[in-house]
Amino acid sequence: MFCYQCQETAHCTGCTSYGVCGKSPELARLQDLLIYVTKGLSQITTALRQEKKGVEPSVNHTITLNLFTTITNANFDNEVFYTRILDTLALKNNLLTKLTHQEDLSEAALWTSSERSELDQKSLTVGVLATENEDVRSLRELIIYGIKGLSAYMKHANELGFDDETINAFMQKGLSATLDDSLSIDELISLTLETGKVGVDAMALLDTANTTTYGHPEMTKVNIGVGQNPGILVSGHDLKDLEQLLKQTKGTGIDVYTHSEMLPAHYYPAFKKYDHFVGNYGNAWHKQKEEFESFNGPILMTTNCIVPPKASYKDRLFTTGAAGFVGCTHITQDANGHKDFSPLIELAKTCTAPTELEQGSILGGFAHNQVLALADQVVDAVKSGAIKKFFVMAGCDGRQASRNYYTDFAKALPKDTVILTAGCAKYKYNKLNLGDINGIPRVLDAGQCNDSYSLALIALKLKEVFALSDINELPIAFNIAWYEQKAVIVLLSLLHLGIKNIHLGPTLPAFLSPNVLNVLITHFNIGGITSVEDDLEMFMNN
Ligand code: FSO
Ligand code: SF4
Repeated sequence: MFCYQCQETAHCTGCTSYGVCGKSPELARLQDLLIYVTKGLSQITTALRQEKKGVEPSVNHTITLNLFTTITNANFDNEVFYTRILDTLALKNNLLTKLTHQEDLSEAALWTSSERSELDQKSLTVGVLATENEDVRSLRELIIYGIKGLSAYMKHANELGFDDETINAFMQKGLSATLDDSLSIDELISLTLETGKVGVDAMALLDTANTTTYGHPEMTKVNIGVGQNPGILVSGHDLKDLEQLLKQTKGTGIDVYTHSEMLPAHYYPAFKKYDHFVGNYGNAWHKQKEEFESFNGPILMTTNCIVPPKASYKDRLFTTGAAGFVGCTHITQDANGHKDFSPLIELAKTCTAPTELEQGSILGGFAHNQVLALADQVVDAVKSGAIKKFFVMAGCDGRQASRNYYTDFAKALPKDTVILTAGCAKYKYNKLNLGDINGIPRVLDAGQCNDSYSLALIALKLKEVFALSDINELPIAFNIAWYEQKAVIVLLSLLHLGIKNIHLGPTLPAFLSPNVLNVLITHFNIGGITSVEDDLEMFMNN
């Protein structure tokens, strides 16, 4: 196997014998094959669009789901991958019959089989290392990981009835381009930047989907203690799943808690009407082994960030959507989009209440609408010098000890600075009680990783208010933590918006070859992190 798509990749170079995330070599090669056939399918759909033949939304959704299923920590069930590969091949063969010009199609578009043994054989030959040139490989993977991140955001928007043919067409064009040996490095670089542009579009679409359906996030205190009733814990990012679960648990005596990236659900007006939606339990994804054990009740993983479960709670772990783990019950969706969560509810009734981890509350809900409502206050604070600088510290948390840098960095920041955050990175400092500046909290949490879009909107608004010609003239520094592929699309989106001097940690992506990294340094002045002291000095003096 060879996989280097996430920040925790072995030795910062690549997982070659087993994934640090728990991905086995078999699972890795099946994911490689699923990506390969999905690229082939995308080449066909791209050609069909060129022939003005149109592509059904269901085909777009197959591609989106295939990509999402291969995101780090999303799905650990080999059988799911065999099924998705065979379904994709069948779909591909069907669409091929509609395509007039097939002469330029690649092997990925034309290859097919229905024999598992042939799938197994093929899967060994189509991985990342099949691209020999290290710079081409680096750019291809950068584009693919960005598009994987996009797929997650599209899937959530789709669940709420929002879609966009232009974004789907781009995703497929981008995947198809990674099969094209004739593209130059420059062409691949411009495709990378275009991926960032579409990333902004997809985050905007999801923002519209979320806010239209559930209202605008608002300043909210979220309880981090526990109640007396048994609970169901919901993790991941899918708000629609949470909504269905809240409806089905109403009046059952079961409480519902959020975990990790689901915390921002509390900020939406639509979820506040549920009295049994009581709080957030625990921290970011990587602490789940301890926290799921002490939760005592069923846990629903709606998206990625599954850590292979311990036997002590495996029978309480349920998956849905793109998530999956062999041996855990998977909740499926019927043709009307309905999911039946009664297995979790029945199990919860037999469980004890969660064991208390902590008490108190955390404050969040500072997505664009809420921050813009405070705009006058914020602008006054900047003008008076009460706020000297904003630090965008969005992104991900992870298990490496080196990430304590972010807690130390947040603690060391001068008192006249404000942290803008989104994603699970916030758990490194959202319980530190960093205080406020004239009533403006020093940690403003916009929401999930996709709500980084809000942070971009806030920056653009400040640029307008201060009548600046360049967003980089704002007193905003970017010290971003990353883990998986959604952070890649967030990064590419920020680059598309023209943001420079982004620092990325705890380590730079292994999939950036020295030459590709050089391009990012030359054009965007991207950097890594060093020590809290040195970085603070560098950021405050820039
Ligand atoms: Fe991932 Fe990061 Fe949003 Fe976390 S980008 S790791 S659990 O912030 O979640 O999807
Ligand atoms: Fe390794 Fe990350 Fe790939 Fe898992 S997703 S195999 S940890 S690089």
